[in-house]
Amino acid sequence: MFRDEHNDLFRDEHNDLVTLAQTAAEQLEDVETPIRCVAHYDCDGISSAVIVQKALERAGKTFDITFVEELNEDVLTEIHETHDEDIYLFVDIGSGQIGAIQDILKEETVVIADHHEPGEGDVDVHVNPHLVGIDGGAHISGAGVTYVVMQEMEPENTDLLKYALIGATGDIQTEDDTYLGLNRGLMEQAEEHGLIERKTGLRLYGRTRKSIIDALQYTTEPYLPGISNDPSGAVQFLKEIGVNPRNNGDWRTLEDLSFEEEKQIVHGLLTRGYDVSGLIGSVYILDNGWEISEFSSLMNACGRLGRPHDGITVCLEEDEDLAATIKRAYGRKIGNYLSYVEDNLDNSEVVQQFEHGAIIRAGDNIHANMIGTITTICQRSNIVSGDILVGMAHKEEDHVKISARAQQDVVENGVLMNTFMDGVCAACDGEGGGHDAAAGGKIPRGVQNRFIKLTGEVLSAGRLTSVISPE
Ligand SMILES: [Mn+2]
Repeated sequence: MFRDEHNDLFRDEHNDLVTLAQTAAEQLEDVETPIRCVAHYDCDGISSAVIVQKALERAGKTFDITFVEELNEDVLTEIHETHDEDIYLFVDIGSGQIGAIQDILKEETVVIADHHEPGEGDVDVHVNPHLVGIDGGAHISGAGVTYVVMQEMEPENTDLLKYALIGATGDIQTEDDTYLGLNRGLMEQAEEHGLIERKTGLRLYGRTRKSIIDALQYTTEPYLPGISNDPSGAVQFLKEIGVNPRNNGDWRTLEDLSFEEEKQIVHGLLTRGYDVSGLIGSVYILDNGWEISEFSSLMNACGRLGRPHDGITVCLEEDEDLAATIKRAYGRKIGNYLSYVEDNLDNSEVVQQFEHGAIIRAGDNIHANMIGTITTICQRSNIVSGDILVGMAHKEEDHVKISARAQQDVVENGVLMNTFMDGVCAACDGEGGGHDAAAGGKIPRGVQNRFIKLTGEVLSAGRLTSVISPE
C-alpha cells in the first residue's frame, strides 16, 4: 500500500507508534458500517474530533461523534444502550478505562487513540504512546495520536497537523513555549507545510485579537505597575514610546505592529525597568490568523460551555462569528461566577479562610466544569488570597469536584498539589492527582465535611509544612 513520506520524520525514531497507528488505520479503512466516535470534551478532545471528522469524511465513512466529560461504566453503558454502531473509535480518552470498555463493548470492534496512562485491559487496536515508551504526558496529545492514525490512513491528511498541535497546546504540553518530543516533530512539519508560523515576539494576552492597550493592561505576570490593570496608563505608555494604538480609527493588535514597533514596546518596557524576559519568546500563529494558545482557549471554552460540536464548526468552517459568540458567552459565564465568589468573600459558608489559604465551597453555584478555571482566576487575580486555594463544586448527582491551586513560590518550597490532592481525596473515598501547582480530584458528596476538615488542617498554620512539604 502506498504510504507517503510525511510520517517518516518520526517513523525512524518512533517506529512502534506508527506501527500501532497503521494497524488502526487499516482497521478503519476496512469499515463499511457506521462508526461511533467518542471524544473527550476538552480542547485536545475537540481537536481530535476535528481530525476524525475531516479524515473520516475524506475516507467516505459514516460516523457520528459523542463528547464525554469523563468515561466510566455508567457513561459507557449509556452510550452503548443509546447507539447501535458495531465499531467504536475513542479519541483522547479510553486508555485509562480500557477494562470497562472491554467489558461493555465486548461485541463491538474498538479502536482507541489516546495518550493517557493505560489501564488493564485489551481492545482490538490500542494506539497509545505509553505502550511504546513515549511520554504521553508531555510529548504527544490525544489529537497528536489521532493525527498519526489518520495520516497513516491517508497522506493528504497532513493539513490536519495543526489540530494535533492545538490539542497539545490545550493540554499544556509546552515548556517555556516550546514543544517537546513528538510534538516538536509535528510542529516542524506544520511549519514546513505553512500551517503554523513561528516567530519571536511579545507573548502578551490577545496577541492577534485584542487591542495593544488591552494586551498591555491585561498583562499581570509580570505585573507592570502603571500599565497592568490600568488602561489609561497603557495608553500613556504607548504615547511615550510613540506607538500609535490605532490605524485609521481601528484598534491595532500586537500582530498588526511592525517588527520595529514591537521592538519599541520591548525597549520602552525595559527603559521603565520592568523585567520582560518572560514576555519575549516564541509565538505560533495559525493559518487562520489566531495565535495557537488563544485558539486552544477558545476550544476549551466550547467544551466547558457544553458546546464541543461548535468547536468543530469553528475549526472546520472558520466561523468567526460563532467564535466571537462563544468567547462572549464564556466571558459572561466567568464574570458571573467570579461575582458569586466576590459577593461571598465574607460568607464563611462559601469562602472559608485559613492561615495558608482558603476553600471555596460553590455547591451548585459554579458548574463542576468551570471550578478549576474559576479557582485559577481567583488565585491569580488575588480575588481570594492565600498560598493555596481549593475550589469545590457539585458534580453529577452525588459527587464533588475539587480543584487545588498553589502559588508558584509555595510549589518551589516543595508543597505539591498533586500529592496533596492524592492524599486528601484518597482519605475521603475519592481520587485525586494532577500537576505540581494545579491538581484536582473527585469525592462522594457524603464526605464533604471530612474533606473540608482535613484540608482545613493542611491550610492552617504548622501542618502546611509538616504534612505536605517534605521538610
Ligand atoms: Mn488530552
